[in-house]
Amino acid sequence: MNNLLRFLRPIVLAILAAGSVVSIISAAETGPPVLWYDRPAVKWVEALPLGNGRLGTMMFGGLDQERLQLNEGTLWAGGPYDPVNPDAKAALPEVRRLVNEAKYREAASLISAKVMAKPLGQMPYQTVGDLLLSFPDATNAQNYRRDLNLDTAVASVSYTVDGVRYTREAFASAPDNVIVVRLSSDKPGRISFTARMKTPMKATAATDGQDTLVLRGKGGDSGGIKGQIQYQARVKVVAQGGKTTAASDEISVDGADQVTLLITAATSYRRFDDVSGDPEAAALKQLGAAAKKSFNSLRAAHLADYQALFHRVTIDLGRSEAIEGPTNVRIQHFAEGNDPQLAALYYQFSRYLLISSSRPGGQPANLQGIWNESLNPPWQSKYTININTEMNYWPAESGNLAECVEPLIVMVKDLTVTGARTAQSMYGARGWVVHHNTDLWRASAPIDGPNWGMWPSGGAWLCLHLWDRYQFSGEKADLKRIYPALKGASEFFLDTLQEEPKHKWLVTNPSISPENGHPFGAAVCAGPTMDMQILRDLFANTIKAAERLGVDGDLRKQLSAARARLAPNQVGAAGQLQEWLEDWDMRAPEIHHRHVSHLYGLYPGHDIHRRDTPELAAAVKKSLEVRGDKATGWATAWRICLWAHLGDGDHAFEILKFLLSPERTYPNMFDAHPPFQIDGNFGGAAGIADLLMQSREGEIEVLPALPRAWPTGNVKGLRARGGFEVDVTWRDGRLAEAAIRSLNGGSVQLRYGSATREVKIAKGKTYRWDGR
Ligand code: FUC
Repeated sequence: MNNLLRFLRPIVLAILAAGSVVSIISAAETGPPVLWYDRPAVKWVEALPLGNGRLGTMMFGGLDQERLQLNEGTLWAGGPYDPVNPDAKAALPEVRRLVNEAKYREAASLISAKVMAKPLGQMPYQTVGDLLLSFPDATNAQNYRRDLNLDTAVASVSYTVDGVRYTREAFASAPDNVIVVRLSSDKPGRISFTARMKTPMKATAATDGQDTLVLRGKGGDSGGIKGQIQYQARVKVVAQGGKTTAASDEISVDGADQVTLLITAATSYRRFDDVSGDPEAAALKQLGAAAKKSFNSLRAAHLADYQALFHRVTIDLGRSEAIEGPTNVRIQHFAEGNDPQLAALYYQFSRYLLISSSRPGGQPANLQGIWNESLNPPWQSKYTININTEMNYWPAESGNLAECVEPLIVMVKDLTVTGARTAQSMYGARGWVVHHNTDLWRASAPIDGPNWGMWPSGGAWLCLHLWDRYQFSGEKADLKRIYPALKGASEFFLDTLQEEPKHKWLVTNPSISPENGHPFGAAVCAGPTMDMQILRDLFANTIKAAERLGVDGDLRKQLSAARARLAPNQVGAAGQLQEWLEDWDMRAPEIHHRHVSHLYGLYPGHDIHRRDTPELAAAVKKSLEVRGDKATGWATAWRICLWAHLGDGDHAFEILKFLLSPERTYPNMFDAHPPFQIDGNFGGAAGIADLLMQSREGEIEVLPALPRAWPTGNVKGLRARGGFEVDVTWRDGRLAEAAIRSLNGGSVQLRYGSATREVKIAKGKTYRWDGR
């Protein structure tokens, strides 16, 4: 029977994909969203990620040896530090004068000498180390399968040796704060292995009693900053049957029926200015509590917690038989255009990654989420806030994962403290400022060099996510909570904006258009378009927030006056949106540069909209054409989002084909900058969602840019601004039904193509619309 089904299934799927009866098929018939492979991971980017927002692991699924590479979100090098250059404040007037006189190289040299942070780099995110399980010889293993089920957030490995079926299951539980691994087989007494820990960190491995491995270590030194983080990882081996023995630094299990491993880690980090925590006490407490529960109750608590988030959104972009293949093979073939389920899987994988790497009480997702095997990963796996960190959160609100935004909001709150120090000592300004990067210590001074770091608008961009938190929830409590950060960010710019000599516009100076060099041998400039767009958003949102809270009348007036004087968006001679105050774009050394900073105004910003400002939208389109479709992972994802906001789903889909190709997607579906950088996963997911639904204050647009490649499908549970949940069903390329649920009760304009409808929806009620 099974064989008959296996044989019939691809045929049935092919008929369904061609016909129009797809909508009667339930999601269950294609099974849950799963990544799967027919061999163990060799490279790190083949291993499967698990995480609970605090602990992360990469599971390799080896036959002779299982490697679980472990992370803890607060294990970073260094300790509390303040990198502001004491000479910066005195040097800035001269820097500004040089910029105004177009002496950009000289300005950049002076910035290098006097303004950049000390140390020049920030601290790296580091690894805990590996848990290694060595198994008896399995050279004859058959029927190997390794997978990650996104519906349950459980990774599994199974294979048969000498007629015995072996299974490993692993998950990272947020409610119980442990990673749980179960080793089992279909015959009793067959589980034997030796467990030990290994790490490149300064650490020592030992055993504690008969059943526990302990790794005690500390975070590294970096850039002259002493490592101040202490950490501890613990693994408790709970065997049923067999014999468990401990040696000095390893534990062996012989002939058990089944074994559960409980893994945890903790550090001494409490806050960016406090490392007085006790990692041993924390690890013991977590493990002690988890050890009192059975595997089944740990698993049930994990499922309830995870699925409460994950199940909020479902997506079906169409079906094809391509789903039958292993995930790495599907990635190789995605560009052939016939695997809509892989795009849906990519979308849900991003939601999975955010749930796994960004949870209340933990750190925000960094450049690699929470997964890193190195002491000094690429770009230190920090928080790069001139695009990357923001992009990590692009799919969060519409993907109905507001809780996962919480760590970002808390980080911004920290930055209002460290950034106020930087604003005061570097600029003599009120408010707070962060340049293009930050780290666990919330460092906020400009780093790396003038062409990367001399950019004061990182904090202001992050404020857009705070504003969105309020926009999506529609709750006044959120507005109250975010207002101080918006106000402080605005005050910094009120104090530091400079009058530009030619038009008397107000501009940032010094700044850069991230990280693009202009034709005069530097990136340093005044008033790059992106800054102006970010500030128009920031000031508008601060004004609205103050109005709605009924506070700060004077500040509102100052902000509207300053906003009106910011340099405007300008269209250059080639019809492009100018990246700088002057029309330099076509002469810039890297015309295909990955960053498309000046297009922020279209997305994620709100300065440009294809219906409200069609001329500027046309200029954005021209700029995109000049820049080209192919770029690094995140930059490719940004281009998808931009084409979605231009309303061109087919162009976006062509770029999606590149993003989901082996050039930009590793076998484990991690985004390839290259190297691995998680922002592309999140940006790609935001792009997919934005093809299906876009919202702005007072408006929900359904199917704004549906690609022809997905003629029939549905998405359920997306969140829209104003406190709405949106289901969209479409057939043969047309809207069948949009169902809009109001969470707070409210009015909104619905739009589909040129059709619009004003609706008022009572709290908890759903309005259904067929787009006519
Ligand atoms: C920015 C980008 C790079 C990279 C780094 C982490 O500097 O320009 O491409 O993504 O962040």
